[in-house]
Amino acid sequence: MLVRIRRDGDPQPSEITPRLLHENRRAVLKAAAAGLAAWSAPTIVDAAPATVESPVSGAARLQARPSALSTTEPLTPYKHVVGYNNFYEFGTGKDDPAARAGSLRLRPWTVAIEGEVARPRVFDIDELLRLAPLEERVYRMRCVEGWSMVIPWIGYPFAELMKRVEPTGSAKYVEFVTLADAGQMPGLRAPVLAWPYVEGLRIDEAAHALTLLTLGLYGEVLPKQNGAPVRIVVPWKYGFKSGKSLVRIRFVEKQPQTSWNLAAAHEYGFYSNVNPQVSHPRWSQATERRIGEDGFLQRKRPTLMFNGYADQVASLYAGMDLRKAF
Ligand SMILES: Nc1nc2c(c(=O)[nH]1)N[C@H]1C(S)=C(S)[C@@H](COP(=O)(O)O)O[C@H]1N2
Ligand SMILES: [Mo]
Repeated sequence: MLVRIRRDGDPQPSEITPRLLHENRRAVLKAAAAGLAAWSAPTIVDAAPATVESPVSGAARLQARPSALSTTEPLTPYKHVVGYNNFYEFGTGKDDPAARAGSLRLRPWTVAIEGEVARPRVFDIDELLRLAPLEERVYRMRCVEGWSMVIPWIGYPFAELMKRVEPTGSAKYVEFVTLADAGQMPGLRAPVLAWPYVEGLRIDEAAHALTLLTLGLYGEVLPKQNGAPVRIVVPWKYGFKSGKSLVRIRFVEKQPQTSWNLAAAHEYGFYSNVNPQVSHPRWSQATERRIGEDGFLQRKRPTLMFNGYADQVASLYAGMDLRKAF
């Protein structure tokens, strides 16, 4: 079995979750910073004694193998990852999703794969959890509002799902559609966006090894405010490209209309690659504030081209004018 899901709170001595691994890593980093120990990447084996506390939330945990595609930057503390969110279906305040997403019902949950595929299919969420080996991917995430986080996601490449549905030659783009149920999502009453929340990628972006079909974070299933039970994560693009709580994924021939582009086309382009040289009309994209690094002496960080993933993704945009295709 590649995936183990436990619904009770007690860790077994044999269970070493990625979250515990992080606790350990943070301790190592702290010690290193204090000059007490040299940095060495902890392995699963030496990660955690059996007595370490289980995750604070008591949510079902996921086992995932570490990925070489993870950044080694310090993680944004869990409390910020689950407490400072954009999920407009639950309100536009940063603490609205944590306060209000409790009404989201996670079972039954299906994700329909439609359009230009040889094998259209409706996946049950519990099938999706077992479709491919789960990996932990620690990604830098950059919101267009000027803040960033480092989040240990759990999932597998979206390409794994693509293999199973076999996109046809006409599939040039992928449209990601979020649940829109006013009974569960109080934010739908406000006409801030055209619901459902729709985002899209070009098919080669969707198939890229960094594009993660995401089912968890910090060693546990996705919290509701982060897009439970399944979302997409595209780390070289602004956060709004990473749609939450997906119910439908369509392979299409034409570039999809996306909610943010429909709301303000001059502010939110289809590509929305992180790019410090192209400013949003209201926010400079040259620098960012890393959530959790608050305080008087906090230095603004320079924002990196493609959010620091240029080595992996720049070739996707060869020959394109990224000022026009912003
Ligand atoms: N369905 C849906 N997905 C969404 C959003 C949203 O409002 N609705 N907000 C986006 C934005 S702007 C950001 S920055 C990220 C935030 O993800 P996080 O809360 O897990 O950090 O989710 C994105 N996905
Ligand atoms: Mo965002």
